[in-house]
Amino acid sequence: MSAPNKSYDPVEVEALKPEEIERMRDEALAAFAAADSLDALHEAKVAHTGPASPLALANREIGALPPHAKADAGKRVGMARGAVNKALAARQSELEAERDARVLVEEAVDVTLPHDRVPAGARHPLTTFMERVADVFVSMGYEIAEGPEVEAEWFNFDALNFTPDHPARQMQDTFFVEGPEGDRGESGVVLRTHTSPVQARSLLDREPPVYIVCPGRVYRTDELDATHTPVFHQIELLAVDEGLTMADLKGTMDHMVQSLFGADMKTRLRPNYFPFTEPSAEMDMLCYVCKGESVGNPDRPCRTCSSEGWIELGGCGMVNPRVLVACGVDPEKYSGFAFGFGIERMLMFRHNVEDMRDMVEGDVRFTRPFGMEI
Ligand code: FA5
Repeated sequence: MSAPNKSYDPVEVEALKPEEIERMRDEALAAFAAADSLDALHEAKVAHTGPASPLALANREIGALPPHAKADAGKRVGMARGAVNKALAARQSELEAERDARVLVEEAVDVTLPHDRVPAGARHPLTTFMERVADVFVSMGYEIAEGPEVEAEWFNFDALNFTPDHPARQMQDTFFVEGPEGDRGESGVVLRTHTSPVQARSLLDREPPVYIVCPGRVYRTDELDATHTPVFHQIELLAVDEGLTMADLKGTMDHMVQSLFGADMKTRLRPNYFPFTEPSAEMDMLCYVCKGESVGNPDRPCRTCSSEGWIELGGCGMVNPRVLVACGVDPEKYSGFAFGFGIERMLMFRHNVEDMRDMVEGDVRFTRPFGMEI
């Protein structure tokens, strides 16, 4: 930039002479018009509007002019730069429109051409079935909740009232990622053995009333055989509100089995024990194939329920007040029910799958008959 000068006239500064500014403007306009691609236009833009362009340098000279000369020079340079920017924007739109039109032609796909058959993929029946079950509860107003598969031992066991010496905590039942003696102090880290830790997480996250359903993968050190797999899926249900009773639990489960297996289905409860529910129960549903008619009837045996009339669904009960207290919920005001069951087992009896290994081996001969739901 020239040094400040109190006396000279802008027309004496070479870069600010009117004809010089016109030349710079015309060169810029010609360069934009000559640019035949967006890349070429970008180069012309840098050369004619960038910080080192002739017009930008001329603009800087204005700062050195005496005050009375600044307005006139500023107006000339400003008008030239305005014209240049306008021409640049117009050429940019032209070139973009040309490019879009070209891409549409070049990348056109003729969907009528004959093609080779390509095997189409579909989601695994376990996934689609699990979503269908979750949807039953979502349609009743339940919210889907999730929790981590690598879980703190505290959430998987302690918060759910498992005593420190409970057999489920043993290495032979649970995959430990980090033992209790690890860096985190008293709580270890496990692959969650059930979806019930999401009960505790949800209660700590939300204020009652809480209505959540949690579908997810769980892990146990079970051997892979016809009825067990070390990695399987569960669906957990938790409702905590004022005045909930076992009748609400039973009504909810009846609704679920009727939605999935037919309007004449029902459930029954058998006493059981879980540390995190009190009272606890095992829930069975009426066998949807024989509807109980195979019981004591050797002429009509039923493969689905082994002629027992009932099929075991999973565990359930009223949320133990100790769990409510551990999660900061007042058991004097609120009560809740919970329910958890295995998706693989349910898919087995719903579709007469005899061996659970078929579900995990990834053979399309198993999945194909379930259709192509995605
Ligand atoms: C539980 O896991 C409890 N969390 C259920 C519960 C939730 C009770 C809420 C009360 C309130 P259990 O260990 O029984 O319970 O497992 C539940 C279901 O998981 C079983 O009924 C069975 O269907 C399934 N299951 C268990 N082990 C396996 C396995 N190795 N492979 C496939 N499914 C399994």
